[in-house]
Amino acid sequence: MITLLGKAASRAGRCLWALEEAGIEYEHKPVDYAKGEAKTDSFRAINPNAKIPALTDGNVAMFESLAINLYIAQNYGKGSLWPDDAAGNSACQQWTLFAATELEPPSAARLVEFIFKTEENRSQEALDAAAEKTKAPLDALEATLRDRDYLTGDYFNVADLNVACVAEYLVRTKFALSSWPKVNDWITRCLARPAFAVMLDIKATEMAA
Ligand SMILES: N[C@@H](CCC(=O)N[C@@H](CS)C(=O)NCC(=O)O)C(=O)O
Repeated sequence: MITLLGKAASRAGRCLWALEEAGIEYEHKPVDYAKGEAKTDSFRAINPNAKIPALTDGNVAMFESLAINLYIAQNYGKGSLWPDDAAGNSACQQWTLFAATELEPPSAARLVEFIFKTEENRSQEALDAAAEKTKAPLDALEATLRDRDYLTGDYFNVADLNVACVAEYLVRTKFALSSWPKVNDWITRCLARPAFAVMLDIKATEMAA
């Protein structure tokens, strides 16, 4: 059985979303990096980079949240999260790398200002720099979504999930998406999915404990 390691209030939340979308049984261990639980020898045996999330599944042990989501999609979401055709598959890989390299750096920089700093300590310069770097990837998404509801066509798959879980940082930090109406509609559709709501419930339960 799949075991996902990492508390939901971290990038592990992305993988919980993917597992819930896949609708499979899994075990969740809410490893907390803030308590040093990702620096143990047993955790490093799974992720030598000592960060959450990580995943095990039989003889598979892997890390990197977006790669984990590709694994879940390819192995447990064929025909839904993972398209059946080569064009769809390559698009999922492309959008995943886009999420990691183009959208995540400025979006995460913004999130850090919002969740780890008080309003008085927030750097407007850092927020502005992040906003500027977010524009080009948002333009690319807007152009793609001009003639379709989802990134690879007419249905939600791991391409959407992997980009949406990063774009969600923009929503969380109240980034104005009014100049990108198609992106705004798409992210609203993605975040309205029942599997996303389940992940939020898991996160809320963990945070209340
Ligand atoms: N690129 C990695 C980033 C993983 C990452 O930075 N995880 C954070 C929690 S969201 C962490 O474990 N931080 C602990 C640390 O930096 O020591 C991924 O997407 O999985």
